[in-house]
Amino acid sequence: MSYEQATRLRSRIAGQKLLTGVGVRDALEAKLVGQAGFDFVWSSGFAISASYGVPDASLISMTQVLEATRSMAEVIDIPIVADCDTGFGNAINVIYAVKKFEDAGAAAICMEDKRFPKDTSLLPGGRQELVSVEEFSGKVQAAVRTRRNKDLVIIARTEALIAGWGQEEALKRAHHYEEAGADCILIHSKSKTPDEILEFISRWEGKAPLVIVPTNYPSLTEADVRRAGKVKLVIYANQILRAAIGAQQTILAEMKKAGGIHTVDGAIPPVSRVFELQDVSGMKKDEQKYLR
Ligand code: SPV
Ligand code: MG
Repeated sequence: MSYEQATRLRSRIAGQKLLTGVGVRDALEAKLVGQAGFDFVWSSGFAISASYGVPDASLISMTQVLEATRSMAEVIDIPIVADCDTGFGNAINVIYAVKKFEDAGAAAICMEDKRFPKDTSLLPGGRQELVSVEEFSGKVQAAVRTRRNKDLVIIARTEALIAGWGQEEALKRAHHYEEAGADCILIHSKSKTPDEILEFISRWEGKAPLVIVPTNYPSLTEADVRRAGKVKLVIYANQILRAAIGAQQTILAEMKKAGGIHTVDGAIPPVSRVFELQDVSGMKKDEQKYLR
């Protein structure tokens, strides 16, 4: 197993550029993200859960998320930040998950300080229960000490703002997780304006770079993030999932209304585009070389 993507991601995090990544549910979407020029893929628990038509509430198993992540790693050449939710249980589950996700080709592993089973972060009125700082620090340490490649990036995510526990608690937790060995801190917010996240950023005095997910405060641009500093990764977690839902609903409605596919055919990518994404030309070259 090659761990080169972890090394690549780590060195890019140490560089000057703000890295942007996009949340995906499968390998096809991961390819599109790479082709569009983004820096990394976020293997999104929310999107993968949605692909099964179920809530993002620890319902799908670690193996389902792992296999989705592995299938992405097999076909893309940008790093994957694997959303490992709570680590799928306690610190013992974390040890198992880190080995599995690292071997599947993840360049980074992100874990959040919610209680397993979790509820999704942006759900109004969602059940946002956090584990103790001590318990989560143990999980971070377990992840750090389990990685085989020291370059595997461990991202500790605090949900203190999501749970409504305030800035002091979020900052305290972030400092503890950095002390436990986390390489980056993901600070999540469901506030509809960027003020909450900007306050956290300005008050953060740790060395670990920050990671943000601006779904609920989309007015925050990359230029704003660069100005604020300290943030190295921005995750656009579910925009292409939502775009796909919208596009598919529109086409479905039109096919139903038109009584056929004659009105939609020119409006959608041709089948040849799917061949491209499947790398059929690579297969054809192999056929020429090896089929006798
Ligand atoms: C995900 O995409 O799975 C995330 C981001 O963790 S959020 O859904 O906002 O929690
Ligand atoms: Mg998630």
